[in-house]
Amino acid sequence: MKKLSIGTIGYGFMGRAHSNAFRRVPNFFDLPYRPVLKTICARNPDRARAFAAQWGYESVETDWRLMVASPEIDLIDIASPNDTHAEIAIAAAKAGKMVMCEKPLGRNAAEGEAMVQAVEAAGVPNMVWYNYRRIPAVTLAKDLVAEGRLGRIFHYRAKFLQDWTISAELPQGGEGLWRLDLNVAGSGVTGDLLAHCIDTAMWLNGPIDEVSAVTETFIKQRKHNLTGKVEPVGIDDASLFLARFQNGSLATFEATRYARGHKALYTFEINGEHASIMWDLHDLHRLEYFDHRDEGHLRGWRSLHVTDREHPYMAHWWVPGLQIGYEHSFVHQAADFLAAAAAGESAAPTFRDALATDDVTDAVLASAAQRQWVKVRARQSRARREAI
Ligand code: SOE
Repeated sequence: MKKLSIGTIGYGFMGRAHSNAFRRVPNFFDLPYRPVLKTICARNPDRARAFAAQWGYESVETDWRLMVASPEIDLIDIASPNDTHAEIAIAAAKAGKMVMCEKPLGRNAAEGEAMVQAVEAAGVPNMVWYNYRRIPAVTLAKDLVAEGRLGRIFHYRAKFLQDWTISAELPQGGEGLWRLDLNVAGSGVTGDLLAHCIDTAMWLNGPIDEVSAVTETFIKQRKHNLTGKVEPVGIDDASLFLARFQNGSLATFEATRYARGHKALYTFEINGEHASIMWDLHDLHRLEYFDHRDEGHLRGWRSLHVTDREHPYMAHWWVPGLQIGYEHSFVHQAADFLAAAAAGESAAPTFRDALATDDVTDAVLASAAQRQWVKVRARQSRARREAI
């Protein structure tokens, strides 16, 4: 088995999620590559050393440019805040490294486009960590749609609800709170939460043609952790939009950090001519399925417990009936990437796939600003992969 040396940038929530995935994956998947946690890169050397000791990284670096230039590193994994994604990914691709990047790809589609150009010009395997695709129940939803079981799709409905920024006392900016700082994040819930909903939606139901959105910033100013001053808040706290898909179906999307009581309620529903599907992150191992073609006296919503060996990814885990969770979606993503990379290929969602999501989030923000329907930018879908 070949070794694949990984240099990870960022030791926050996503640095942990990615590191955990690379550590777990060889225990449960037979892969052509064995991931080696080579270097963790972060600005604070003490904390980077503590992270390296806890997660088993061999070395520590405080300058990502040195890590990108190192001949010892094969894959750069970007788990740092959004404003760092483009510069690091482009430099990594130019250095011939494989690149994995946390979502969203860029702070906007212009950054995303430059990142796509860099990885495609260099021909390096790439992938963006839209992890929810790889929850087995969500992958099963993809299979059911691809098998044509739903028939013509009429409706897609998605929401991602949280409540962690309701307090006006919460500052913006700095570690842990950069998601509230427009310059760092690029947008608020549109790029952070709706991006997940859009990625899943386009994977399941195809491209989005046009959107009509409304956004709101409920708390207009907050203390900034880096300047110590009260500053205007530039991000969208809530973002809702209507959409028309290329296949003619209609959709509603909603994301907010002001839904008191909801911590991470990501749900989607698809209604087709023959059948419907519902999924809920709080019950992530279940897929609700209704098929109108069932015999009348038995017709009703089925709650599929997606834990059997024939369900996506589940043969790699325990015995049928035993559940897995959130972190396993990252393990699956690492497994799919390592398998593709060994063949010199990217895994979905590639940078180009994720650029399509950036195009939609750009259109959502433009529509909200202009108070009108906005067409999503249409691009050539070079090397777009539909399969996992
Ligand atoms: C925000 O709270 C957040 O952590 C997002 O940044 C993640 O992408 C999402 O999966 C969970 O919520």
